[in-house]
Amino acid sequence: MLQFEQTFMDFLLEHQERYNRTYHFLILMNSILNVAKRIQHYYLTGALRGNLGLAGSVNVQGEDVMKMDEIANDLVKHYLKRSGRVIQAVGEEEEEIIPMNVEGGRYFVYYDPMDGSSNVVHNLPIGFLFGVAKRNLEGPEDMHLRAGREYIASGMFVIPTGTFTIALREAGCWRFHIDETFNYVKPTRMVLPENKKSWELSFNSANRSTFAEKIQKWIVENEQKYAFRYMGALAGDFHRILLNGGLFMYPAIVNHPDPKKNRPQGKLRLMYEAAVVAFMCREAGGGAVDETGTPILDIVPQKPHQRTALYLGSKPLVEDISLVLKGQ
Ligand code: FDP
Repeated sequence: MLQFEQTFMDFLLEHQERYNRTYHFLILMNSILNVAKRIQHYYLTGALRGNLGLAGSVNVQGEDVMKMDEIANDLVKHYLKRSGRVIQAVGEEEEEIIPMNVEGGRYFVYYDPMDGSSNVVHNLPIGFLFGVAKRNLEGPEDMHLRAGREYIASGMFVIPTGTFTIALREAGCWRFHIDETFNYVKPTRMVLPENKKSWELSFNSANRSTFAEKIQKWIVENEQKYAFRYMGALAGDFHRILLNGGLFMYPAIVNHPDPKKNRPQGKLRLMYEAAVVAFMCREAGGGAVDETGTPILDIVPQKPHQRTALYLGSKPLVEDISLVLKGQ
């Protein structure tokens, strides 16, 4: 028996029709899918072509090779521009805001083309993350610095595993899998499990002595209760949390023996990392806060590449650690 799975594009088309929405977002998503499929392709063949950035690697013709992060970034810029729907983009690899269709565009896109860089040389999972906010159609444009609660969608491709998870505002968080025709198919709604049995903790344990004392204490009190997993790529680690539940954290670094290495603002980027996963987590029934216990989605960025600490995952754990962060 042939199996016909619903594709992401069918799913989105139905969604847009059901909510009486325009097709502009479909056109944008078509471009984002074009990017993801190509990053997937280059990443799968990266070791053979020498694109993974291994020292001394050359391609079969002995030519200079492009590194994966440059390839991925060029792909995003090309396809976003081509969609005609993007006003401006903010990307991890680009210092400046990238102007696109400033007059006629409808969306702002925040993206990290290749998140989890330490995995690249190993060809292990990395993420292509994106968040989308909409032009202010009712009044004067208030530019690209949008809080996550204003996003209309956010998503992540975990490459090269072939999984794609997207959250649509007030319409849930959905996971798709790539099929043999390079379509993402078979939507599954992601809801963080209430049963604590599968919950996991995920953080860079090598950093723990550099966290605030109250966070170190919370870890000691809680770590025996859950499994511990850390992949070192936010998309991969959050992918697990979405299915299994638990808490991912990248706390502020405040007690480093070399004070120059402290990161009181946190490490992860607000607009294209933390807010992207926080938006997905909210749609899956979870939460996310920063080092002060403020919801990530409420933070209005002051600059495009702003950093933040991140505590993300199942609501009871995020609420529990928020009390600690707020000193209550
Ligand atoms: P990376 O710097 O390796 O690109 O974007 C930041 C990020 O990856 C996240 O994907 C990941 O969760 C975290 O940093 C890993 O940082 P550590 O190596 O400090 O654990």
